[in-house]
Amino acid sequence: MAHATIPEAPATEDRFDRVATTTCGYCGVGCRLEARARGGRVVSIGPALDGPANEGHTCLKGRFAHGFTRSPDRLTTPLIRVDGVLRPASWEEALDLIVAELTRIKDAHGPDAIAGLASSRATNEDCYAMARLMRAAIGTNNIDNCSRVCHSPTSFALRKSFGLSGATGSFSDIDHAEVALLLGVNPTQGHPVVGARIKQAALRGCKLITIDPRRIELADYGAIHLSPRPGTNAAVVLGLCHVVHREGLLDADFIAERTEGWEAVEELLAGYDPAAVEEITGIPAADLEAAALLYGEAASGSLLWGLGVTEHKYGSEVVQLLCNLALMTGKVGKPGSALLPLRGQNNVQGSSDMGALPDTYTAYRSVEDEDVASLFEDAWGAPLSRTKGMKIPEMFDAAVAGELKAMYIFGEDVAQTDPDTAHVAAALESLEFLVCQEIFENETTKFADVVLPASAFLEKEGTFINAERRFQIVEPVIDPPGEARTDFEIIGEVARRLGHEFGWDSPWDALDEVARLTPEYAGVSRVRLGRTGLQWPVRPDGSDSPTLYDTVFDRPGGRGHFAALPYKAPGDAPDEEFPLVLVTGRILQHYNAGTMTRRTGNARLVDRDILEVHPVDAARLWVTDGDKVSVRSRVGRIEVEAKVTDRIEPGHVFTTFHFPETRTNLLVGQSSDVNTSCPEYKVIAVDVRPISEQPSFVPVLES
Ligand SMILES: Nc1nc2c(c(=O)[nH]1)N[C@H]1C(S)=C(S)[C@@H](COP(=O)(O)OP(=O)(O)OC[C@H]3O[C@@H](n4cnc5c(=O)[nH]c(N)nc54)[C@H](O)[C@@H]3O)O[C@H]1N2
Ligand SMILES: Nc1nc2c(c(=O)[nH]1)N[C@H]1C(S)=C(S)[C@@H](COP(=O)(O)OP(=O)(O)OC[C@H]3O[C@@H](n4cnc5c(=O)[nH]c(N)nc54)[C@H](O)[C@@H]3O)O[C@H]1N2
Ligand code: SF4
Ligand SMILES: [Mo]
Repeated sequence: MAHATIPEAPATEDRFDRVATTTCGYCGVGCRLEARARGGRVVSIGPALDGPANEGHTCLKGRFAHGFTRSPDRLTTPLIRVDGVLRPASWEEALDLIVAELTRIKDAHGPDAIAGLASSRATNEDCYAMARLMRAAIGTNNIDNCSRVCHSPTSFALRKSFGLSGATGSFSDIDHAEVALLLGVNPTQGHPVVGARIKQAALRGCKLITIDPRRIELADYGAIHLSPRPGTNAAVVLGLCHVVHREGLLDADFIAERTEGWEAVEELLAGYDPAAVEEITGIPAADLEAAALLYGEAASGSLLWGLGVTEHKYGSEVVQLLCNLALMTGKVGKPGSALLPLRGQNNVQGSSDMGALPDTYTAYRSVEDEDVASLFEDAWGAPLSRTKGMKIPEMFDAAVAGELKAMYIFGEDVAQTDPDTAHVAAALESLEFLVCQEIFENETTKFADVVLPASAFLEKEGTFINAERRFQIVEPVIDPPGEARTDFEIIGEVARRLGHEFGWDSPWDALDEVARLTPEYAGVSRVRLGRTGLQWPVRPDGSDSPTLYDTVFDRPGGRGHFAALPYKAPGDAPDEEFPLVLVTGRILQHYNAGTMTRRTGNARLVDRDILEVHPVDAARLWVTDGDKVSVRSRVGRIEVEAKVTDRIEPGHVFTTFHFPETRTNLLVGQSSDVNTSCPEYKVIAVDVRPISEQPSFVPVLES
């Protein structure tokens, strides 16, 4: 029988009027995407098959969550506050007002009365421009980015222990690791494509050790899961090191030839036998022993961590302890033995690498270093301050104290996502002038005097740097909506009107300038990045560095540094009044402030924040699935729906911060990492009560 021939698919150019290979703008995995548009709308996104981080995969955000770009809520004109209400204005009016107010405040109170935030969602070139605007056009080092509330402890610790602020290897090290130890990171939700890669590695025989107070999905694929009390990571890692040492699983040659400071750590470890660690962490001694043996005996092992490590009072110290574990076993700088902090936002690595920080220029060079400061002074033709600027929490304190008068917040929803919402709101209220540069109105724009409409990642060009230090190209597939402009254009225009010309025609000129002024990125250029990107350091000839420290560490003398740091109790501890520990974090379907994912089909999958409660606590509290509960901490109170689940340990509760109506961060206090001021989002003592008048279910208590 003759079969009808299947008609050929129409050619790509007939189906789409614009296609672009770009990089995902959600998380730090940095999946390469093929985006296709028709009639000014994105119609499909798929994986770029040669993307090195994603190897043909994406998650549901990268692939499907693009509908926000043409949401009717997008900002399409500048807004100016008149009589308390934000009203549409022309670009001329908005820019004139910004320049007049910033100039007035600078003349009256000096440049340090002004501060800016760069967006870790935006490109390197946007962030570099923002840092240059604050330093050269305003004259202050008051510039910071979202890394402050995320992985600043990782950056601090890696620089102390090894020298450079970045993962020591690549995601491909997971494929070569005999063991992967995951401390306080939940990749199947936060970094799903890496999560899938870890699952595949586990199915092929890589042994996973997961350490998390919640039974995360990867625990089901692993060899050992440990559930520590939140805030006790230091004791866990010291315990692992104790057993590795006791069992003689050290790499003595590596310690002798490539490290310094081991003796003090050896002495310290004596106090952390598994029984002592069980007391602090609640982890059964035998389980800790088994995990230590698994890691210690393996020929290769990688360490992955996330916010369950960093967002704590001693977060940076725990990262230093993880570096100790790698150094004492020689598991660093080799294939399969990488330290891979899973950096969060698409470009949080890059915004920091580009010097959008109060104390450093590009590649973490100090603003106090005379040679570095004069290098930029010559390049920019403007006098530059040698004094460190304020970190984000210091900005808010200074605003409340009346010392900081104006802020320019670019792509960060601090009123929803920063800790202690009441304090943030008080700070924003206290400012004389607030500019927000955004793609949507959000909780922060409610305080703004001027809102500038900007462009999302599918509408701009430049580069991002992913969690494995890879510069990758970003290309537009649609134009910004209405009168919205690219972030790069807006920042350049504000600087120009303040009297400082960047002299760039496009983001690629800014990238060339970064390469010229920064030895670590010397060989980066648009052409060399090509389709698959380059991992810094990139030498002048364009060769890059997938693995760091294969021969020397990047510290004076070239040795890795052991830090002798004991366990200390977390800042906020449960007591009779606040008996439960609240851990906050994220879920797969929504992204941080949720401004984007809440405006996509993902909102139909999950439409609210919920509080996870263990069945034992739920019974004691008379709470059943779906009940509204009140959650009270030492600083605030919220209402949220409860979900009863045994993924969480008794005594702990968990919620997310994706929906502004929940206001989760009202509960978070001022406690933060001792070295970097990263907030302690992960340990909040709370009291939980049902608020329905009639409990829908009265548990039968067994006698
Ligand atoms: N879908 C989605 N993906 C995202 C984001 C998002 O909002 N949604 N956000 C992005 C951003 S900005 C970031 S930084 C990353 C974050 O990604 P992750 O670092 O994975 O962040 P979290 O899920 O907040 O926390 C990780 C885990 O730490 C655990 N934890 C809490 N306290 C402790 C502790 O004391 N000890 C240990 N061992 N574990 C603890 C929590 O239970 C949680 O499972 O995700 C990025 N990707
Ligand atoms: N309770 C609790 N709070 C947390 C955390 C937690 O675990 N628990 N995690 C913290 C962490 S790790 C992080 S990183 C922060 C994240 O906090 P934020 O940085 O505030 O959140 P995001 O949703 O990533 O994006 C910020 C804003 O950027 C805008 N935006 C996106 N792309 C662009 C762009 O290209 N241009 C411009 N101009 N704007 C853009 C979005 O609309 C959004 O309003 O939240 C922190 N808050
Ligand atoms: S894993 Fe991260 S980078 Fe990849 S598609 Fe998902 S959100 Fe985007
Ligand atoms: Mo983050």
